[in-house]
Amino acid sequence: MTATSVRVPHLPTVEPGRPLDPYAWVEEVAALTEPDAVVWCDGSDAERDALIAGMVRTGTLLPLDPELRPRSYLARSDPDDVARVESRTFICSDTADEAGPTNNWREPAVMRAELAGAFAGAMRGRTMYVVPFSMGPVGSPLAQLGIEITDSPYVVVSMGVMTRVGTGALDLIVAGAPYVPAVHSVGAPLTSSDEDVPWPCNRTKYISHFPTTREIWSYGSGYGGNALLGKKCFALRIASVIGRDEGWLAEHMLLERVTSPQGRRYHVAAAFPSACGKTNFAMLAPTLPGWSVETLGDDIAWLRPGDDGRLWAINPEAGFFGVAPGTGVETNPTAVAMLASDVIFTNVALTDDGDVWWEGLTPTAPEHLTDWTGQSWTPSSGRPAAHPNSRFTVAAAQCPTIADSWEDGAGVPVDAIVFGGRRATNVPLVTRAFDWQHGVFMGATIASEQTAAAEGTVGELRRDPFAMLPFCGYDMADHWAHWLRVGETLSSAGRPLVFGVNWFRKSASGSWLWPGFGENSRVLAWIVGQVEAARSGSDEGAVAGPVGLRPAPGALDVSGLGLSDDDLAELFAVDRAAWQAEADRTEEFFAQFGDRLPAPLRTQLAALRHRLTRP
Ligand code: GTP
Ligand code: SPV
Ligand code: MN
Repeated sequence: MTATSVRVPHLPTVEPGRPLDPYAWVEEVAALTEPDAVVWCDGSDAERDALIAGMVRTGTLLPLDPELRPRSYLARSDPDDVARVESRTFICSDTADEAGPTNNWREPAVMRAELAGAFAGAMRGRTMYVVPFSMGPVGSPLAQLGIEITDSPYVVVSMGVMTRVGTGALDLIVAGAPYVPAVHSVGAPLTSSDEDVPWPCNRTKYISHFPTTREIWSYGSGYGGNALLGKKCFALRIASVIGRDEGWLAEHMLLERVTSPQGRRYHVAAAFPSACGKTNFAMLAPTLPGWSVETLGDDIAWLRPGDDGRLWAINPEAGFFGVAPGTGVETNPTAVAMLASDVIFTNVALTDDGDVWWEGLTPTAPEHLTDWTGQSWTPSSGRPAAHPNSRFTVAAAQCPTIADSWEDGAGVPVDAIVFGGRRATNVPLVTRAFDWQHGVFMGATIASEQTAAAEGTVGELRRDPFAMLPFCGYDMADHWAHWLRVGETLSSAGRPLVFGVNWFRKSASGSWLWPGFGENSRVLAWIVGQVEAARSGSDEGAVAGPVGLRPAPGALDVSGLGLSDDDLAELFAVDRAAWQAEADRTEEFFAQFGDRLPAPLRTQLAALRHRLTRP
């Protein structure tokens, strides 16, 4: 063979802003990845059923007992493919500056060459599925289109639950609407002599994003946000860039409707880091009489300023990919009811009668289980039966508290934005920001104890601004500047109030100070009370403290909780020395952004320090 005849693999060329012919693009990806067959998916029930039947045959899915859990399945992943891999998540913007100091930047040309090598022949022996989808109701002015190419039937079926897959989206794409091209391979080609495994994947992983051409290339993992490319890759990393350019926001937020006993409706969007309570807060069963909460979304919200000066939000997803452990009848009865049938579970434990179990589903574990790795398990085994990041995949329509208007393409007007994290110390149960700029400062300074949702050491405190650290597709400081700008486009009456919450504060003896879950309705009631007060131009029900406004004595309903006065004081305590140290850490954290840090945030930090010195 002469040197000139060696074909150097390359990724298809995509030009920013130029329509990308879907048929030509799919052909190019097939030429690169060399699958045995190419299948265009229509999102039909028949297609899903056939894919599921195939996965049952190959052992990827284990059917659960149809009496106990109809039309539901268990998938066990490779034990090395159980969570998002942030160290292998890349933002390949044109310059390193555009990606910012908190992202892994790779030069686009270099990454394209590396990916071309990985993807060359990656689908040999497998079927390549072409999955056209819409994030948001098909045709909604707030929706965005995509095509995911994947060699994983598990991904196809999961995308069918999590997004709107099918001909509706494809028709718009073929008619010339812009779409995000997204390619996924498990990175495990088969030769004719290979036996496939239930969960193919590759030790080498790439979760790569090209913001300028809006492309996603994901290789080597079949799990969650690594592989269901409509979710974190598109709806957050790429969409945050589209939103920056078009004047809207793509955020890691749940979305819910709260109705007061007086029948008044409010909409709340809340950003908490991964595995810090979004699904639970979105499906909250209020313990306060007369209140109700309806679910609109549990993980991602797209928010856009409307002509009326308000901020309008949709949930771009169509399903929930929720954390199983800790989801129980006591803590989240809504989610438990939602999981009665038609669910794909991943990495939970299997009961001897063919149902599922995980830590926290019931107060005591069954006598015997098969754990998430397929090993025999008893309560004395000394290890969790379900993986801490085990998950359920279920259609949003199955949620008993789903709002009837959840598919309304116009979205809902947001009254309050809530930021939270998992903090054993320092951070009060609830705080209201003094104004929008202070609210942006609150979002920018979220810190939270690391969870199992990503690789890393669980429990370590890390900064997670806007709960977007792993999900912002451009410089984080530019993201804050964008938030400040969006605030300015809203009217003073339409601008949501901003709050900070912390359900996770602990006593000296290490127990939760706040009961959480349904009792969080008490905090919601105070929040919407503040929305009402602000509308009539007052701060009634709140008193100013060094870190923000807190509930005035008696304004937060804690009746019947049996909280001691000491515990209540501890829930709201602001230790000035600890907060000065927190401010020092914020200053260090801000420093890495250099002069991209918006001046108002520097001012907010100085103002916080000043308030902390006052009696
Ligand atoms: P992602 O899907 O990773 O984005 O997570 P999420 O933010 O939706 O978190 P989720 O609601 O699934 O909660 C994660 C864990 O936190 C579960 O084990 C819950 O039981 C626990 N949790 C949620 N809300 C509360 C609360 O109010 N108090 C306490 N103590 N734990 C909570
Ligand atoms: C998260 O980690 O925030 C999740 C799960 O919601 S994943 O889809 O894997 O990102
Ligand atoms: Mn999430």
